[in-house]
Amino acid sequence: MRALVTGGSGFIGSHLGVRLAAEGYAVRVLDNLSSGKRANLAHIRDVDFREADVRDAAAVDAAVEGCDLVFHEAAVVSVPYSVEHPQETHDVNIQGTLNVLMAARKHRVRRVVFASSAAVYGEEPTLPKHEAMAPEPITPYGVEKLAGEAYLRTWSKVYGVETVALRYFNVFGVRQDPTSAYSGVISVFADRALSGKPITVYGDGEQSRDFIDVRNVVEANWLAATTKNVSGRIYNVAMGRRTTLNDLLRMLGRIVGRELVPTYAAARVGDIRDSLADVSAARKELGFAPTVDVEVGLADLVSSLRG
Ligand code: UD2
Repeated sequence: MRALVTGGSGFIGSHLGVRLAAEGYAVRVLDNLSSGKRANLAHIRDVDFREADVRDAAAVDAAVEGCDLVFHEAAVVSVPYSVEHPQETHDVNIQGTLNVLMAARKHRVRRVVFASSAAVYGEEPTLPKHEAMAPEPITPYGVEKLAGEAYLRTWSKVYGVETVALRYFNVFGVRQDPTSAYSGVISVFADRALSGKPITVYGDGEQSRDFIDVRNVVEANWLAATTKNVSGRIYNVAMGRRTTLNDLLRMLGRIVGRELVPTYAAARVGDIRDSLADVSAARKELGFAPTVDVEVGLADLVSSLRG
């Protein structure tokens, strides 16, 4: 059995690759190393690495050939970048997904699992977010993930390719890059808490997110790939619990053993106030029961950063 992970040298993709290898799959990775790192591949046993871009249909076709499962994690993952470069992110995030699906149909892949995002919900303030709500993306990135979901559903209905889309909320964990301007807040705060560099909170810190450790996200992917009778479905992947940034700093402070006093700055333009998922569909239909809670995930992240 062989599985392809596009974006497999990235943060989430590399964790997924490790799990698939442990489940007995031969793991192939397609990644252009634009944000992923070669070092992340070292964690995946006997990985077959193809350095290529998802916009390259021929390279995607060759990578998909011979695979039973495809996990499509490759994307430009920055929302602000998509606002600045909508044509480029369209090409990667929509055309790239179409390339993966066309190859999956041609090579009779058993199932395609797609990394979608809470960004498809957009500004709609109702909480918690559940999958039956009308998506109202407000950024190119959100539009692109929604288009990917629609393509997946269509491939399952029209061509009989089994597909599942997972709407990730705020994923954090080991190997998430803290250095980019677009890094997830937990990777930034953990890095700064340990190095003693100043921490900036944009806004009053009472905004909240549904943070989820990457190991739970890997489990959701595994269930999405292996559960029967869920083709064409879309699921939120989160804890169903929200944590404010101020709470996060208190938790981190306990873990590193000193109080963390941030600087408060103006809220980011376009920042949403609160985010929370209803995860009952994934629980009911996939049997998704996350085992790593936020505080444990944070403690593990800190100890891995300490080395
Ligand atoms: C998340 C996703 C994004 C998209 C979006 C949809 C991540 C990394 N990003 O963006 O891809 O799906 O949700 O809504 O999961 N913050 C600070 N200080 C810092 C960095 C961030 O206060 O140094 C704040 C930031 O202003 C925001 C919160 O922390 O209020 C979370 O920021 P983020 O960039 O981790 O994630 P988010 O929710 O904006």
